[in-house]
Amino acid sequence: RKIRLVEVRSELAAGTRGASMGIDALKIASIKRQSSFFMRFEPVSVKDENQLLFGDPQFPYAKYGDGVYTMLNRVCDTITELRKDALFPIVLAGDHSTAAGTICGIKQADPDKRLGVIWIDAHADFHTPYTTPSGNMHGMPLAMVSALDNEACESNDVEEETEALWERIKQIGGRGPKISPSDVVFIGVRDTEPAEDHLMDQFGIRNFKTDELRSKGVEAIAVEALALLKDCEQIYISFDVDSLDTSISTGTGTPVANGLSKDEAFELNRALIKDKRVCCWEIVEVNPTLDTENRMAENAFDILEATTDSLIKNF
Ligand code: DIR
Ligand code: MN
Ligand code: MN
Ligand code: MN
Repeated sequence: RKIRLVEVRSELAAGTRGASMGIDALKIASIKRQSSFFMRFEPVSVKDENQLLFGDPQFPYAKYGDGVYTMLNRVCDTITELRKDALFPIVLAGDHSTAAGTICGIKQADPDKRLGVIWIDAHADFHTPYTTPSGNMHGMPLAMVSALDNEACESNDVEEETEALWERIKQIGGRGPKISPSDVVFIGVRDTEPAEDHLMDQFGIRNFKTDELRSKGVEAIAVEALALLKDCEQIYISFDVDSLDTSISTGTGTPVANGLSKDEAFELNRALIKDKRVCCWEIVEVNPTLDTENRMAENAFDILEATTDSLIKNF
């Protein structure tokens, strides 16, 4: 297996500005660490649509929705090509919405393989335009790829144009759902809204919180998480840096207390990526404009490098 770095500098779907600079902050961090990481891998860059941020957010319950749709398609196409060439994408992205494009691409390249997801995040990212509290689409990627409507807990008065946009998003990378919500495993999720809690109950989605991780140990949690996905032939891991505790997640848009320590995240990702079914790993939401001394990116870079090393060792 060969690795390709994929750079997605989009921040359209975050509520705070600056996440598109996360990739460059990771590169700056690698220089400080005197690491050859960014010399070792050939990057593929996905063109962004961040110029749209100078204009109107368009839809209140799907902000910059047309731009997000464009980004998802570009990411999907890029990942589809890489996966068809049996390459392992390590995706460095800004806001988390584009992870939906990543998943669509993985699925489009191997439509017959059941795809499981390990989502390491403070948030469940299972909102739709019907339930979103913010309209920020980085809270929606898992609902996009599950082709959810959330009609049961519909609350927002969604405009027709947003409804049509949501329908188009669900078709990216092929018709219908790319994953089943029951094939999602959460780690570190601790800031959800009622609509997301309802979904997690409905689909029996397992969430390993910080306390459980600490009492059972990271290795045990990794084994358990992978075992929950025993029927999946491929696994995608998404690492939102706000899964980390606020003591280190200084440079991310939506920090939440009681998160993972750096060591825990380090060991967790290293352990998970050893599973041969893992076909893609992604890190998102580093925002250096909110940081001092680029601390978030330095911590995130250490995790990125260690995870990649673990992947290579186990190829
Ligand atoms: C919240 C926050 N659930 C929302 N979501 C975040 O606005 O949808 N996701 N920050 O990463
Ligand atoms: Mn997220
Ligand atoms: Mn998050
Ligand atoms: Mn919240």
